[in-house]
Amino acid sequence: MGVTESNESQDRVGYVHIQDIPQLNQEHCRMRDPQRVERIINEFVCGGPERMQIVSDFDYTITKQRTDDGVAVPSSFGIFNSCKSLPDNFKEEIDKLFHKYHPIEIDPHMPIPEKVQYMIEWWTQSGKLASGFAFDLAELDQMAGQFRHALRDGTHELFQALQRLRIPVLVFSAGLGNSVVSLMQQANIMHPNVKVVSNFLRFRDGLLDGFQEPMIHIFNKNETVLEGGEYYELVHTRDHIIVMGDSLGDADMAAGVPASSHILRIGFLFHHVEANMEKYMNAFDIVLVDDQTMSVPQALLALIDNRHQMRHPHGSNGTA
Ligand code: MG7
Ligand code: MG
Repeated sequence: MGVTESNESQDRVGYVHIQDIPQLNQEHCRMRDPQRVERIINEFVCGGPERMQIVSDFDYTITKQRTDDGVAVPSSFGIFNSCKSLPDNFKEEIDKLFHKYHPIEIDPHMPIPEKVQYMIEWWTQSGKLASGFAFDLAELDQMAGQFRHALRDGTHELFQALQRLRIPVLVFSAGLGNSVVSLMQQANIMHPNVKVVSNFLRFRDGLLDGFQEPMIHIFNKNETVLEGGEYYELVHTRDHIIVMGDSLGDADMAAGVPASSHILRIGFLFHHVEANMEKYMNAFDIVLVDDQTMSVPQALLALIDNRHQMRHPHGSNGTA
């Protein structure tokens, strides 16, 4: 593999250069290895929509980390916790857990294996608190609906394009699945190509009984929990993957896919920017600092879409 050869391939008609993608040249868009990003983008563009899939986190990845009007967006758990009909001591107890464990979650210094133990404790205790009382899911819908406008700018357009191009989207959330699905439905982005894998409330004899298994916490949400499920097959035949997340653990959401896959990881960094920068740069291919839009994934999809249109101008699937 000589220099000449790689130059030739880069001079090919239609080769995409990073410099020509404005969204990737913004000040707040950082890349550890722009050449690698360029290579993967070209693989994506050549492979077309039929080889693509998206794996995305939900909380503060599909929803905003910061809104224009300054209103805080609750997490999917937060939406549930703010339901008025929950028992008196519930909110108090759940807040105690939050104040104990959230600082650990975002601690830029604690090693991940140590954090994992704490996160399992948190999710387990949270499930125990959400047990033994009646709960009407209509209340959750009502709460979730209030935040249907708190999605990143461009989310509708992105999900519409993904739907049109038949690109499967896996929303992988360590939060509460009921809130995720409800919010996405009310925001009209819960298209048939979207699948949510998360923690869903379990009911027994009409009473709440914690979460359904398996527990999905921020550090085990990857292919291993999908094994045997209906989504597994799909994930394994689509080898061009865009991963999106706001937490370091999100970068590994595609762990377990075949080694030959091409994975582009996009990380939305907001908290402790300075302290986290190095870790995010190592974990994600593209790090977006305080970016409250879907501009970058939209731009990548547009490139894939344009090339696809050029090849199949009449919307043919290539079999004609
Ligand atoms: N998170 C995790 N747990 C809870 C909880 O019981 N209550 C609240 N309010 N938040 C929780 O998308 C997953 C995010 O949900 C938060 C068990 C964590 O901060 C995690 O990042
Ligand atoms: Mg998140």
